[in-house]
Amino acid sequence: MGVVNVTPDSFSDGGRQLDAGAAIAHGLDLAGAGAAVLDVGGESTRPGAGAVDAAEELRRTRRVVHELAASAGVPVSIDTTKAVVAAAALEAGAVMVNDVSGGIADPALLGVVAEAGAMLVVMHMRGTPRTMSAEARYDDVVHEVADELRARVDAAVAAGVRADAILADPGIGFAKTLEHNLALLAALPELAARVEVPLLVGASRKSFLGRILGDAPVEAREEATLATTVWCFTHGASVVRVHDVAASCRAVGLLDALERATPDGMAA
Ligand code: PMM
Repeated sequence: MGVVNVTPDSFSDGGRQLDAGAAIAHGLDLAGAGAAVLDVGGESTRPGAGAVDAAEELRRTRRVVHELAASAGVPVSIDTTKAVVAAAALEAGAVMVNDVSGGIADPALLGVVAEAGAMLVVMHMRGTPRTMSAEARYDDVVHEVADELRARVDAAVAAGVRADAILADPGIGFAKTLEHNLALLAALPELAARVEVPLLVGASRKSFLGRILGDAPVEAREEATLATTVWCFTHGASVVRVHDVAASCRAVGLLDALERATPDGMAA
């Protein structure tokens, strides 16, 4: 999943694609580089980020979704917590809604996804991007995140979303400390087994990678992002949400070759 942020303030690429034309061009590049799905977002979710009203989010995303759905040749997802933004994006050609609140921020969102027969990503977070840093408290992060995600999946199914159209995401960096993020990544197979739907993971360029590298800035987190991508795909994740799709696809190409290789090293 390639990230197409149309925001002035996302932590990793904010402001670069605030212009719709630039965002569309970026999305087309990501699709050309091998993205299987494009995730268009008009509201930053970085820690402490302020809320954006629905009208502004719609203004930022609608044309981008429409153009990419028409010409990128891959499915388009809308990264939003608002039912009206989700509805407009689905109308404009998106086929997936990626809700970082897992259907909690706006209870009408699940009904919109159900009505459209669309796919849904439920991500785990506590609080809101403004408050979440103070909510990173767990006795057993893997079990608690798994149980809370499972509850979000059940709520989505109860609202009419198809069970086979749901992905769950542990929400790396959302109400999680460095240790929580690492524990969740280390336990991905257990998480997948407990949540019982395919997992999506978004770790690309996040600050915990910078901290592990000794306060590396965003531009110096690409290798750690790739290592995390490889880890995720070899530990049960089905989709990885990344900024640098070309590099990820090159790394994943090697994984594919290894998986297809016979024990004596010949490609099957
Ligand atoms: N991270 C961000 C935004 N949306 N959606 C999902 N499902 N998972 C994530 O980890 C996630 C997300 C924040 O990162 P960005 O500002 O680079 O988009």
